[in-house]
Amino acid sequence: MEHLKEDKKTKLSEFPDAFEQARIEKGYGEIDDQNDPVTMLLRLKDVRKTAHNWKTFISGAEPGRIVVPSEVHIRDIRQIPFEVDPPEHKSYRDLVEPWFKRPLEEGYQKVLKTIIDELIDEVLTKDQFEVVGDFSLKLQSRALTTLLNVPYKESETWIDWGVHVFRSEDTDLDGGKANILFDYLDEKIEEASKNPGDDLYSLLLSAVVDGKKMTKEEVKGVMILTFAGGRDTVINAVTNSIAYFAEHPNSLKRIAQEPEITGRAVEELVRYFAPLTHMGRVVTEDTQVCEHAIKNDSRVSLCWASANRDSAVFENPNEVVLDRKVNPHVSFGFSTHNCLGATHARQILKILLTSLAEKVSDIEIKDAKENIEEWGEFNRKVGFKNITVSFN
Ligand code: EMZ
Repeated sequence: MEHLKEDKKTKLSEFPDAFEQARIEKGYGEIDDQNDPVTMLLRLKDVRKTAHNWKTFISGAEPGRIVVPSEVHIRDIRQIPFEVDPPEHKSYRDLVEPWFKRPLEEGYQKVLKTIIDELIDEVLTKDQFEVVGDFSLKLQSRALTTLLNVPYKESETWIDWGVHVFRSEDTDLDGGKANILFDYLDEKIEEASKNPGDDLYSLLLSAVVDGKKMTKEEVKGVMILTFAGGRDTVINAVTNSIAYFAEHPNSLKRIAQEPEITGRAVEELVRYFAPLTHMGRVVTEDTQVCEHAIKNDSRVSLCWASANRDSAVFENPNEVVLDRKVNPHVSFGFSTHNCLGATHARQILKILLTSLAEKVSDIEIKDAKENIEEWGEFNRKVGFKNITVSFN
């Protein structure tokens, strides 16, 4: 990898801010997505205000339409609570919230620690390994068995699906691939309804929301979100963190010496990487953002990645300040629809940092291919297609 050694100027763990100019000059950007244009909101203040205004900027549009790229052509099942607006949203959210807060329990964290330690020990025996497929995807899938409370062995199936359940190598929207997940969920929902256990499927199948028993379709909607929403995002966060520590070995040493900063380090890495670039909303009336007219029934997106680099809010936004004190980032969204899986994701990252600091003294990058998303005029690095490293 000669070019890596020569080109010290741009580090692989650097994630440039693709939106700076547009954010400063206009505050928004316009992109096309499958002939259904999207106005991207780029400033933190506007992103928060818009996320908060669920009446004018709804999530409960046609299923798949608030996702960018839109998934309307590959699914018609509504993801819950993600694609439901208040007041119904609250009833669903209240139902699932305690379950998704379980990562705060000590026993849960112990299980995660074992999963992560075993994985690190596994790759430590290899000369080198590819992080995305051989580390992050495995970690995400194995940890998901804890979140769902299902047998560990299920993770083998999920690992075989690859990084994204709706996207593949050649296409951003792969209907065939989505159907693998949908069929799998139908089967698991049937199994749990015949033979209830103490897993998430069973909890949902027995749940009553607003006086009505949840339907299998609704259960599937929650499960799709659980599988799809926390997959490539967690994989990016884990992979990018490893790239960062490869190029900043002192930061890993610092975490070993000052474990009390681990929580802040996680927030800062998540701010800097913004594993999910943006999320959309559909507008319910003619309105305006940044003096820009937005028509009823058109789409906007809340660009978390841009908002996180807004110099009106963050000092030195393009630097990773490991123990950044004030960090109102929006990587987990904001307001009503803030990330349901955030507690789980944060624990994964905290334990990952702790275990890396305990077990790994040196990470060397051997080869890497960046994953650049193309949004009209904006090219945004979100992670790596692959990155081969060695742990010592
Ligand atoms: C949706 C989304 C949720 C979408 C928080 O993000 O994640 C995307 O990866 C999925 O494709 O369907 O779940």
